[in-house]
Amino acid sequence: MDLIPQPRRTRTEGGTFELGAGTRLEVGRGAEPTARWLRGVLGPATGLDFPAGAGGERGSTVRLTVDPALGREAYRLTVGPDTLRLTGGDAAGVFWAAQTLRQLMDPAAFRRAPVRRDRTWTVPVCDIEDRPRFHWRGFMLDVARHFMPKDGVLRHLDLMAAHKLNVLHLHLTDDQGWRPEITRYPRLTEVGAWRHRTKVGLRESPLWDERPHGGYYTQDDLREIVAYAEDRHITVVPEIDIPGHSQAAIAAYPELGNADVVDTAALPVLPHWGVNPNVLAPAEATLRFYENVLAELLDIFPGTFFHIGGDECPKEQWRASPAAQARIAELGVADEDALQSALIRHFDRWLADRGRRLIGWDEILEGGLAEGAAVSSWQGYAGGIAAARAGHDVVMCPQGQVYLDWRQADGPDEPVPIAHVRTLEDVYRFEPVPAELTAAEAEHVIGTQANVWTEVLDSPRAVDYAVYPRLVALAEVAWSHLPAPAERDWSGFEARMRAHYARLDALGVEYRPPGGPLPWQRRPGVLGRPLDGPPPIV
Ligand code: TNX
Repeated sequence: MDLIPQPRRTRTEGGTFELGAGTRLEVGRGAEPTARWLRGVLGPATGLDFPAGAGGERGSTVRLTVDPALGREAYRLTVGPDTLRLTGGDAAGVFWAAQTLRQLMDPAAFRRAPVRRDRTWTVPVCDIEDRPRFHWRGFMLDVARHFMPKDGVLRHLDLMAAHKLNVLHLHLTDDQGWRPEITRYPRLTEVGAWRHRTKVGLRESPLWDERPHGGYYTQDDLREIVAYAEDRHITVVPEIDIPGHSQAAIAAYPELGNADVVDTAALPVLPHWGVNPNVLAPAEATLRFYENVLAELLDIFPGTFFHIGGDECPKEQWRASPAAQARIAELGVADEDALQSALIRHFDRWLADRGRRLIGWDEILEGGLAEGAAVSSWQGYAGGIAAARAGHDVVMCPQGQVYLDWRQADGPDEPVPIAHVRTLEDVYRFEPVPAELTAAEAEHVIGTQANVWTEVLDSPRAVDYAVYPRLVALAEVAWSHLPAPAERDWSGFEARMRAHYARLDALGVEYRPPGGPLPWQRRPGVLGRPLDGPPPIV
């Protein structure tokens, strides 16, 4: 059946169920949204209407119901010759069952219009029981370095849903761009959403794209993204990165920066990449500003978690700034690390008072982690292990395993020769729960996600290439109950992938083909130097 992610238990019995003009949808309470979604995708793909009601004499029935006994996000899919049952433990479970149903059909079920109108649609008679390993199965998309227009984000939500991923972490702000409209501070997008030019490639690359780049989401765009995600049982976790990675905000409002040590009024939205010394001033006024920013966003993003970044905040300016030093004295904290920690704690309490939870990159552990805060462990496993041992929830996303901007092969043909090679198989053998943790500590690993940073991914096509197919492997790691990495059935996965590529093709995903990039996907000579290994290709 070539299902991805691999369900927990599948049984096939021979024979088929046929979907035809007479096929009806019988919808139980709580399953209505999935019925709407199914009609919305299978209708256009097949040309069938799926009228409501029980199947008549000659028609088959697809029955959607909720049975809480199955548990959160779990489902059972039972296909007989005349009746196809999708039963979810909750509304999400019904939805994941519908995703499996779509994979049980011909890959043409993933198209938006029928290629042939005279064909029949069948589903193998089978019985599937399934439930996820983790409830946080995520994908982080960096829309700050290169803007992804709203339609592209909606498309990624569809692709995530097809792989049973349920958390979209949107990296909304960085040195190179501010993407969410904030009505109280219009310059954040009037100024902060645009840069005059862009470094092509990393670090030593001498190349620049001299065209302006940018874009932003209006608050209604963001509401639409959230609603679209919700319809797909995906939670959107917004990230506003503080106190580092904030130069776009400083370019818009220079008073946010350390104006006593640098001429912050002269700072542009950053046109190049890397860890940047121009960080936020640790002042009361900065806290108020960001509280106001967050307040507008809490209204738009209803999820429990709010990501406040916290990564890569160099402390030189705080060391040099009399104002920052005065702040350290005033708060009675030991040093600059403790000052960052105090800042994070402030927002932890602020969010907790509003019924939310803070999540940040693992640097928020430095100088003591605020109670209740959760950690995205990106610098390897160590941060996640320390956090879990201290009783904090962790989302495992170590860069060496699941950074999808890292190159997929060696050699001159790879369009983004950055960092180290991470293949589809490497991602498939990624284990989110480190062996060092006790069973109780491991409970704190609430899930995993893959992250895609877009410094060198300057178009939705380039993002597709980096993300797919590797995100498919991550989805299986996050959903399926796989054995230890060494025992994973890689060749079985590869075999299922062969069928899955046909689905991705039907969806229009421009993944990296297993045989290497297509001619248009190769961009040798324009991108940056790998962190180690071969010399620069510039
Ligand atoms: C580190 S991962 C960063 C990002 C970069 C990425 C490049 C993290 C929390 N910070 O700002 O885009 O490396 O791979």
